[in-house]
Amino acid sequence: MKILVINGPNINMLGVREPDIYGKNSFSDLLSLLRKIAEDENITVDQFQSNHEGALVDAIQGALGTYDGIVINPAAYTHTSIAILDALKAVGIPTVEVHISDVDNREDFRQISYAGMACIKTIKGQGLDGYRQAIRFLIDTI
Ligand code: CA2
Repeated sequence: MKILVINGPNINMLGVREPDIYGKNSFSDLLSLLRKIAEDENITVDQFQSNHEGALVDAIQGALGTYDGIVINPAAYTHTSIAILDALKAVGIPTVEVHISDVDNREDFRQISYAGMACIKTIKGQGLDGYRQAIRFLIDTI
């Protein structure tokens, strides 16, 4: 099984500021966690992070024919990007949406998720463990 983990803008800044919202772990800790999950589950987990909407769309399109599942945290583009929603719909790859923070209990502008409309599950407010839960869900489901 091959899973692509996609992270959107500013996720590479994890641990630098706002630890009360996003936790103390750094982006490098997230990359280590993904490597550990791949090893434990005996699957391939690749990752892609970008601060650019079009690059995220390109990564989703590029997953077609290569990956069995996608885990995506589109970050701020969650709440704005119909392009990412359309790309997820276009490839039709089973996708789980992850949010590190509990977006349900944050600002009104975070209450809509366009990407989530194309996802089979959303995991929110679980910190970095949300990525492990998302990968586990894909393994159990697809
Ligand atoms: O909770 C999440 O995972 C989010 O997708 C994170 C996004 C935010 O825009 C979404 O509403 C929820 C933000 C990404 C990280 O932003 C940082 C801001 C300050 C310091 C470090 C990271």
